[in-house]
Amino acid sequence: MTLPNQTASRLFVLKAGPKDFTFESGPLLMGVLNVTPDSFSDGGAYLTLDQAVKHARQMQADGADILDIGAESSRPGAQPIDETEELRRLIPVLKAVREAVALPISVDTTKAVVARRAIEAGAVIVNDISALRGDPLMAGLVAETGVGIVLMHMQGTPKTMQKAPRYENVVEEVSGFLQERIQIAIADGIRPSQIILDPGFGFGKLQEHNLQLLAEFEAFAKLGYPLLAGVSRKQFIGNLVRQPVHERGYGTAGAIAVAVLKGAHIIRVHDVRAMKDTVTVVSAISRHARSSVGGSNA
Ligand code: HH2
Repeated sequence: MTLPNQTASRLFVLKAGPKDFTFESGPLLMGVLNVTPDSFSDGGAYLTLDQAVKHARQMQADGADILDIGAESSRPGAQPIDETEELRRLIPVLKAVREAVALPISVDTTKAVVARRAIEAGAVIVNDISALRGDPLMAGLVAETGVGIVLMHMQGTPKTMQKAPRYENVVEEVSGFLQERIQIAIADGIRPSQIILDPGFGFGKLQEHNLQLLAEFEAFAKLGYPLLAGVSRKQFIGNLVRQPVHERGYGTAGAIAVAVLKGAHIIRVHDVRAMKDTVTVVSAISRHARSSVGGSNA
C-alpha cells in the first residue's frame, strides 16, 4: 500500500470559533454522543442527562479529542424531526456536557436555528451532513460565528438515500461534489480554515461504493482540507463481518486503520477506548514510514 505524503496535510490548522485544531500528533478522535431514540448504533442509550453526561465523561477519559452531539438520527430511512424537538433533546444535554467535560463540542445538525443555539451553548464545530444544502441560513451562520464546518457528501436524503444509489465513478463524483460545496461555502463568507470534508460513508452508497471510497481515500487529500472519516459500526462493515451493530468493533478498527494510513484527520467513532488504541498504533506506523523515507536505504 502506498502512503500519501501527509507531511503538508498535517500542518493544517482548523479554526473553529475560539479553538484551533492542529493534527501534528496524529488524527483526532471524535466521540459520538447520540441523544436520539432511534440512532442505528446506540439509539435510546443516552437519552437522560445523567446517561449522556456519564458517557461524555467516559469518552473523555478514554481519549476522545472532540465530542459530536446529535439529536436527529440520519440512519437510512430515518424520519426527520422538527427543530423544536431537536432543540428539546439537544440543548440541555449539550449544556450539561459542556459543564462536565473539557472537550470541544461539535453539533451534528442540518438546521441553522439548532446550530445557533448549540454555538451559543459552546459548540465550536457544526457537523452538517447536508453540506449547507439543508438550510439556506446555515452558511451565513457559520461565516458569522467562525465555527468549524463539516461538509459531508450524501446522495439523496436519509429517508431515501439507500433506495438506489448510483455512481459512474464514486470517488470522482464525491470529490466533485465536495469541491462544489467548498466553493459555495467560500462564496458565502466561510473561510477555508473553517472547513472539514467528509465523503459520507453509508450516505447513499452501496457496499462497493463504500469500499471504493475507503480504498481511494487519499484522493480526497488532493482537495487540500482536513478529512473526516465516519465508518464506525456502519452497515458496510456489518455486511463483511456478518455481525450486529454492537459486535462491529474489530471490523470498524480495520476500516479506521485504512482511513488513518490514507490520511484521515478526524475519525468519528462510537467506541473511543478501542479506536484510540487503533489510531495510536496505525498513526505511529504511518509516521515512522514517512520519517524513514530517505533513511538508511536512501
Ligand atoms: N455518520 C452518522 C451521523 N453523522 N456525520 C459525519 N460527518 N460523518 C458520518 O459518517 C456520520 C455523521 C451516522 O452515525 P450515527 O450518528 O451513529 O447514527 P445516526 O445517524 O442513526 O444517529
